[in-house]
Amino acid sequence: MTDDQWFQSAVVYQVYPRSFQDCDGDGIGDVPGIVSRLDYLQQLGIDVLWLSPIYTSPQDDNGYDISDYQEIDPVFGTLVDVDELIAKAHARGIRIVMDLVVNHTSDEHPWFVESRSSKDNPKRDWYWWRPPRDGHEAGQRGAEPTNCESFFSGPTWELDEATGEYYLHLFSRKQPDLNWENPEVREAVYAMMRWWLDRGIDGFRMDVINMISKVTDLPDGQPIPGRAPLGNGHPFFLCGPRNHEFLQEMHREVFEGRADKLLTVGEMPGVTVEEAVLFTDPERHEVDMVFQFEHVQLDVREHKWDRVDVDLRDLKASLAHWQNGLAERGWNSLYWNNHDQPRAVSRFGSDDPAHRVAAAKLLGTVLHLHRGTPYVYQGEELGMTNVPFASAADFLDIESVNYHAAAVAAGEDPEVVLANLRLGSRDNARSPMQWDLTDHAGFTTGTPWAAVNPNYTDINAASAVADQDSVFHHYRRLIALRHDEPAVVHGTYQLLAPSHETLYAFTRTHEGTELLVLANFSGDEVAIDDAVPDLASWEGAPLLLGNLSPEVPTTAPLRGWEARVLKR
Ligand code: ISL
Repeated sequence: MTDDQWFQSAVVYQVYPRSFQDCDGDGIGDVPGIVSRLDYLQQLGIDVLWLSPIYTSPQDDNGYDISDYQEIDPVFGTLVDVDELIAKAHARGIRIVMDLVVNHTSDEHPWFVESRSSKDNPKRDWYWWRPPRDGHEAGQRGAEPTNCESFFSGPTWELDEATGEYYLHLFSRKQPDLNWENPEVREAVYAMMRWWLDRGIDGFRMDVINMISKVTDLPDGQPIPGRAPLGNGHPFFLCGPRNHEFLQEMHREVFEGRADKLLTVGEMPGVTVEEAVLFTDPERHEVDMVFQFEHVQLDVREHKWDRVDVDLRDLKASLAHWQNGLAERGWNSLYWNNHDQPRAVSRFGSDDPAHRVAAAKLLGTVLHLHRGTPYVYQGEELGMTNVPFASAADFLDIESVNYHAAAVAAGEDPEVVLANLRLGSRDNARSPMQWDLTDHAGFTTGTPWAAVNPNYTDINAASAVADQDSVFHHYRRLIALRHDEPAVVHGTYQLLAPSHETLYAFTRTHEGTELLVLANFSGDEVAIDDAVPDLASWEGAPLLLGNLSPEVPTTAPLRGWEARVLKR
């Protein structure tokens, strides 16, 4: 891709509003809280702020279940607060991207309330309604129209007693799937999107946007080992037959004429590189980039809750596959963290206090030196870690709560289930932002909705901002480097030493500039001579960025968790 688009040199910061900053003392973060932290974000240097959903919602899935797309939930504030946020962010040169959750609504959305009211309601067809399976009576065991398993445990179908039919929900039963086959649904969504853009926002992060097109006869899935008769419906609802068509239509109806100024990123679980090339090819007018999941599933086996350690060789192979796959056409998004993923420093690095700071900086360095648009999730710039959950009762997320109930009911060992939750729960990412040393880490003056990680006494923004050697300042330098160094933005990527077990090494080359990135993913020293074919030729090349002091010769072996970026 040769086009110079603004988002190619931009860095996005994700705010999970519920856990970012509370201003009114109710223990839940809010929009005025975000406004109050704009100076901090400006100091970090980010270009774009993506907000997880703040719309009116019963909060069954923390706002990913929306009952009014054009109102703000009172726990987060008002539309006036949002207008103020947009204006004040823009005044600082920061763009605002909103979450767009239109694969499903809340079951309390007026559209669904109408749809469920009777079989002949005009909005009946706005959702996926099906009679019980042939030969079964509604409510009977096995009467669900198909065997598919939802992302949040159990079947994808819920019986509506009043009409005797089932509705489809890929996520919780309070998140019925919209039927995108119906053109009225699409037009209603597009109108809502235009309304937000007219209000001044700068784009959308599109939730599970590769699930909007389904194989319309919704077949049974292959039974899942260990959880049969539940079956795997992914082939019928990931990147379905009309996915590209719908996104192109959305582009025409919503973005045409203003696309150049906006950022669109489609969240796409299960998307392949081949599909992503199509989704992000600028000439196809679909989305600017996608969130793919390959690298955050390398430590997951059959089941999200069955985890193994990540093998660095797999991680390198996966990232290189995406770097090369989207090199000519398309564009990558780059992330380690978001509100659904355990904390990266605990997962891919080390949260041992002896290594945490170096490991967090190393992960940032590796990610930000790739080609694509980096995303920083709140607290990542501080090296925030997973949470030390004491018991199953500490988990709040619907995915975790449902998994725990289903696994224990199926007779699994509660200690194993608890261990799985500690590693994999989304609650790890959702503990409140650690601002300072005051009560509740400065997140709220009330009672926080989720417990603050007790390590806030060591890990907090106030200490990090005051310390030039902190993870925060390292991220600030990485962001500045992307703004200043074209090779970081445009350079071609080449992986070195793919089979090395602890060293991640690659080059980026652009118009006569070459960058060498070296990162030691272990606590032990690693020699680099074997990995870098012409290492001697890098002798004396300046260190653009490193994560350990004191500085040593640039071609010396890497110390534990050391990362270096050389330039020539
Ligand atoms: O989090 C996951 C695995 O633990 C994923 O299955 C996740 O649910 C999937 O990536 C979709 O995520 C998005 O849509 C969900 C919402 O719960 C997530 O927070 C959101 O990021 C439903 O809207």
